[in-house]
Amino acid sequence: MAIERTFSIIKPDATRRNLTGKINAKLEDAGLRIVAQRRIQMSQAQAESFYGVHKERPFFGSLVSFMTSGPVVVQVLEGENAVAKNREVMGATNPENADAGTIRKEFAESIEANSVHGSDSPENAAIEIAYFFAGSDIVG
Ligand code: IDP
Ligand code: MG
Repeated sequence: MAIERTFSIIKPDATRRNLTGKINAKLEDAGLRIVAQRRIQMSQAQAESFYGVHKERPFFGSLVSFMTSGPVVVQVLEGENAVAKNREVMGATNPENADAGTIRKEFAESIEANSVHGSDSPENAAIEIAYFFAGSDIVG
């Protein structure tokens, strides 16, 4: 299995509750390596563009305002099968449906304020990583 990279965000509901370290521990315990990380305040334009694929969905406006409501931690994770592995550690979008032990089951507040983002494919991972990081920011 080839080493892969994925893009992750620790969302404002989690940074607000000081959960960055606990979430990072779950990522690292799953064998994912945090090879780049930065804490930022997302602008409205950044959030709208990042979530552009959802712009016709009824929750789009609320999602953008949530994602800009406080700091987020953007990350690049590296490991075997990193995209799928991160999705597994994250748990289902709706925390009510997430498996025990997953980040969303343990920490999410709601289907919207669900603590983490993770890329859904290697192709989208590459696009999302390039949106926030230069190649020289990533040290594997
Ligand atoms: P994912 O984060 O598990 O990949 P997506 O369907 O890509 O889920 O949705 C992106 C984000 O939009 C979710 O993580 C969540 O924050 C928000 N979201 C998704 N569905 C809903 C909803 O039905 N109501 C409110 N927010 C939602
Ligand atoms: Mg998604």
